[in-house]
Amino acid sequence: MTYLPKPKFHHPDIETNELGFTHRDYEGPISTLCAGCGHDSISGAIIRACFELSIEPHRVAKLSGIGCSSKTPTYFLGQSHGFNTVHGRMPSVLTGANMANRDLLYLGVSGDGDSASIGFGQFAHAIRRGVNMVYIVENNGVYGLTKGQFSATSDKGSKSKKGVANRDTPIDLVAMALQLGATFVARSFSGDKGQLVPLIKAAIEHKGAAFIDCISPCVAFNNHEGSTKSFDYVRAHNAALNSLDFITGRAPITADYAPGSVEDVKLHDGTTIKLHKLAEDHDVRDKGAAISALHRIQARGEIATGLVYLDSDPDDLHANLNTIARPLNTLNDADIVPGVAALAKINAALR
Ligand SMILES: Cc1ncc(C[n+]2csc(CCOP(=O)(O)OP(=O)(O)O)c2C)c(N)n1
Ligand code: SF4
Ligand SMILES: [Mg+2]
Repeated sequence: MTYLPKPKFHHPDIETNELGFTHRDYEGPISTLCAGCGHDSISGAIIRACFELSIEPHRVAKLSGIGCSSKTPTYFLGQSHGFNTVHGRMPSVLTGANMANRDLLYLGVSGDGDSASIGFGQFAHAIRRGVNMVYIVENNGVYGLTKGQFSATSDKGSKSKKGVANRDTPIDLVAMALQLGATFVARSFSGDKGQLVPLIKAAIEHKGAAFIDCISPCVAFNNHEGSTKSFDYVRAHNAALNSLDFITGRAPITADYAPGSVEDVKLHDGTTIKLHKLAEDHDVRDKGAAISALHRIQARGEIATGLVYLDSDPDDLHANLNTIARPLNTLNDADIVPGVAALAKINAALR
């Protein structure tokens, strides 16, 4: 046996969602990652978000590249579609799948090595094309699977387990995603489920390219003193721009909010993000301000987390290409072979 399934029995009064599914219905087999790996907490947050949103598991396509992070889709949403691509190629496979069937919810899971090194071009083009997806990078600043080499997101001066300092300038994937036109951009921390779960829920409901850079410490190779991606370092330097509650159109709003402390951000489908501003001057709709906030907070030696930028009326690749609304596998012969007259018209337009 190459994996350990979880037992199916559960307490008769266990919590169920609107579809009657339990939390277990969104899980996968038992994780084989190192005990304490940040990536497992992100899997937990994805499971929680999908459970709370009552997503039908068969409506999700989860795709990944290669790395410990890219192994994680095995451990969540065991009843969903999955595609483990080759290293750095998740974005193009996801784009192709999305083009063929826009009815699924696309969840791309990748690592800092997978997306900021070998797959950097793929990351850039999927984001700039506005593919409707949730793209999560589980960012530990190392190549965990190949035993701890510095990755392209490792901070300058951050030390390896053997004490060697990284000399290269890091790639900030959040700044890149903003520059490339992502319409939902966030950063979070695997150790902060209270922030991460609503961010994932909001990203799922967002109909455009949603990117979440999630710092996810590697307990085996990058959780020591001197590392800027360790649990202790991130906890001590976390500068949250905001925290949020994600409210679907159906759910009653139960929490009490002090007047003026919360901003409602409506998404086009009627869902609402209740945004608690922690940095008073941060406007999530102002891209220029978002880029300056990133630089300002980084210059203080801190890490900006939360919802960094949101375009609440995004375009996506299908709208830009004016593609057919139906999944390609539902098209019949008449749709696919429009006939001689249609061909003559196309030829005439090219003369
Ligand atoms: C084409 C190719 N080159 C190199 C490798 C070796 N390799 C496997 S995973 C990996 C890096 C993974 O790092 P990251 O994406 O950060 O994932 P993590 O393990 O840290 O979660 C590398 C270089 C490979 N599998 N395929
Ligand atoms: S090597 Fe690092 S990234 Fe990989 S499973 Fe272990 S702790 Fe997680
Ligand atoms: Mg990594």
